[in-house]
This record gives sequence, C-alpha cells and structure tokens, in this order.
Amino acid sequence: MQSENARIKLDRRGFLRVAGAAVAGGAAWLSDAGSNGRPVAVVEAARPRTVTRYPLRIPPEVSPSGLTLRAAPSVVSLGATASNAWTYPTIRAQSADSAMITLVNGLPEDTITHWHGLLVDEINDGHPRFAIPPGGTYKYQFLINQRASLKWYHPHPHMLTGEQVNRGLAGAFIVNDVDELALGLPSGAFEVPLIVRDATTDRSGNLIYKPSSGGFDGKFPLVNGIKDAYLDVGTALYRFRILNGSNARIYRLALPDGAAFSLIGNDGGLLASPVPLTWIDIAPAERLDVVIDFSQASLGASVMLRDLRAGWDLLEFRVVNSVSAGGAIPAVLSTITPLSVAEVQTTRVFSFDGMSRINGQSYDMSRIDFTVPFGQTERWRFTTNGNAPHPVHVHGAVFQVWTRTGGRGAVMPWERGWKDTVLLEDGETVEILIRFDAYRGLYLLHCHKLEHEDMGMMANFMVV
Ligand SMILES: [Cu+2]
Repeated sequence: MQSENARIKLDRRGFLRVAGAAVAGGAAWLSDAGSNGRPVAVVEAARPRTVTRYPLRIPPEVSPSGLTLRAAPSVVSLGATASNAWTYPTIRAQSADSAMITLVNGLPEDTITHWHGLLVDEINDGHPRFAIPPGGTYKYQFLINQRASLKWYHPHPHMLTGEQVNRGLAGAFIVNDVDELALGLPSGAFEVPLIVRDATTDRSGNLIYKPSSGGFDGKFPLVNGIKDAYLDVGTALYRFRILNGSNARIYRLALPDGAAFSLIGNDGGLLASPVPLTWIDIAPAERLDVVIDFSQASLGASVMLRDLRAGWDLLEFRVVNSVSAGGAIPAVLSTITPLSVAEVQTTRVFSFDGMSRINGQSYDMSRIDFTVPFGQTERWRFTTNGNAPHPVHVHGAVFQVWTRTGGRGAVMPWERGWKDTVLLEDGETVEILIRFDAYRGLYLLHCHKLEHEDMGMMANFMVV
C-alpha cells in the first residue's frame, strides 16, 4: 500500500504529464489545489438572468427487481415547452441484487435494451439479434455482480439505436455497494444524476432526429431532459453522477473561475483517490462521478456548469440555503488492481475505418468476427484512419486504458480505473488491457457515436 505522500506525488506527476499536453489546447488543465480541489466560491448573484430557467428534473428511481419497463411514446416537459418523447426512469440497485425486468415494446418499431456497463450473460445483454417487434416483450433476469458504479441502459436494435436514444430512451442504472456506503459520500438529496445530451426540436417543440454520417448534432443541450435547467443547492458537498447520453457530442465540463471538480469515479466505479480537475471531457456513453464543493459559496450565488466546447450553459446551481453538514471526500476511495501487461499473450488491432467499418468490415449480425479466450488478459489497440472521434465501447468486460499515442498523447486523468468506453480521436492510437472473466458468449465491440454504430461500425465476438 502506498503512503499518502507517495500517492500525492504520483498524482502530481500525472498532473505534470497532462499539463504539458494541455499547453497546445491553450487551457489550464488542472487545479493545483489540495486533493479535494478548490471549492466553489464564486459570487455571481448580481449576474443578470436573461434566460428563464426551469427546475432540473430528477427522474423517479425504481428497483430492477420485478420491474416492467415500457418503451412507449409519451409527452414530457423540456422546460419551457413540451415534446413527444420516449423516456425511462433511473434504476437503483445494490450489488448482488437480482434484476428481473420485463421490457414491453410499446413503440411502432423493433427495440431491445442493453445494460451498458453491466456484466451480464449474452441473452441478457441486449444484442440486436434479440430485438422484439412492436407489442413484444423480453424478460431479463440477471445478477448484478459488480462493484458500485453508474451504469446506464438504452436501446440496441440494429440501425435504430440512434433514433431511439435521441427520442429519450436512456436511463441511469446506479449500482451501490457496502464499500462505497462506508465512505460516507454525499447521498440522498446530495447525490444527483445528470444525463447530459443535445437535442433539436421542430417548430411545435417536438424532438426531431436528423442523423448525419458525422453524427447527430443537436442545437441545444438538455440536462435530465430539461433545457435551461437550474438546481437549488445548499452550502455543502454534492455528488453528481454524470452520463453523456448524447448520440455524438463530446462535452468539456467546467465550473466558473477555475473552481475544481473532485473526480471520484468513472464508468467502472470509484477511482483509487480523488483527482481535482478544472475541466473534464466526456464522450458519448462515458460516465463521471464528481463532487462539487459549494461549502464556501455565498448564499444567492449562481454557479454555472458549462460546456467549453460548444460554449453552452448546461445547468445553473443556485446556492439557496445554508447547510452545516460539511463532510469531506476520503483521500482513499478504492483499490484498483492493475491488469498486468506482462500477462498479455494476444494483442488485437482494431482500425475504426471511415464511419461504418471496423477493420474494413461493416457489421453483419450473423457473422462472428473474432473469438476471445475466457479469463486471459489481452491488449486491444484501437486506431483510426479518420472520421473520429470514435468513442469505443466493449460489451462483456470492463477494461483499463493502458496507453494513448498520437493526438492527446496521454491517458487522461478521467480514464484511470475501470472503463467500458474510451474516446479515440483522429491521429490517436489507444491501447486497453481487457480480460473477459464474467461470462462466455457473444458480445459486441462498437463505436458509440450512434450514427456510426447504426451504419455498421460494430463487430461481434465470441468469448470462449
Ligand atoms: Cu465512430
């Protein structure tokens, strides 16, 4: 076990490494604050509020035990206006719970649900060959046999995923466990899921899906389905469980005046220790677990969560009440056992070609593109000949990001720990270490830019 000092030095070395890469981007990468980051201490009460804002929707939470999930048209508020949409609740479960979920297809087209990041056997994984027709049902039954983390769920029918996710069919799937509970992280009203996505509406305010081969490019952001949302907060620590539920858009999240997020986790659960960051990129399907410290903020302050890439205001935090609870983020969050590159016997190369092919081939539902031995650590190398970004997602295992060469040239601080989706930019080669030790069976490797996926940038593989 490393001493506290050794760990901090390692973190600082990590900072320096990315700080060098950051200069080209012209942005300050990382706070030099303590391990919990600099708290939010901005006073922007006088800031003119020219935009009418609407309360953030907190989706209802349901248990996966005996759940009937109905994919069906409904009408939801987007804030100022209402839209036809297809929506899902948040599922919350404990590690070791059994999920028994019946999907009812109330849509006018085929669908099937994939539990993104959950390790389940192949008949529960939502493979497109299991898509059900309108009026059909699909019964899922699986054990949630994973550490605490934010997963999510969304449709996976071949060539229809982009449209169905865009119409709102995406929900958070939160897994808790006793190790996480023992850390005393902010919970209850202080733990808030944030699903960030972009959208376009027609003149009557209904969501419209206009795909392009470069990916759906929405005109404005939605957070938990609300345009121009705000959230009332107290002077305390808040834990935000963030999912990029966009079809194609990458966000660069930042707070005002260089205030820091404490990044505590990502796709596969908690990191080893908190990392202070003044901005974080999040690609489609990636998740972030961050703590924002409002304890030093003035009553009446307005704190805007922004996307620096599009220049969008995503969510306004309004500091409205004094909370004396305080609290702190533990310096040690979890133990991440590294996969060993020394054990690698097989290196596989996957080239994400154009906008619809992997290693030159478009997806064929009935073709098995490669087989992978159960229980062995492999190195997978992702490259691209252009048309990136490609957020690469693997079903059936979690992985560790090992190296990135070209492009950004480093493994980003938010890519430590366990991942199930990793961003591949043009000019980059990304290597991951991966071991399939949950189930044998048929799984998918694909680009999670949903328009690329729907056009065929996907491969079947069999764990044997
Ligand atoms: Cu792609």
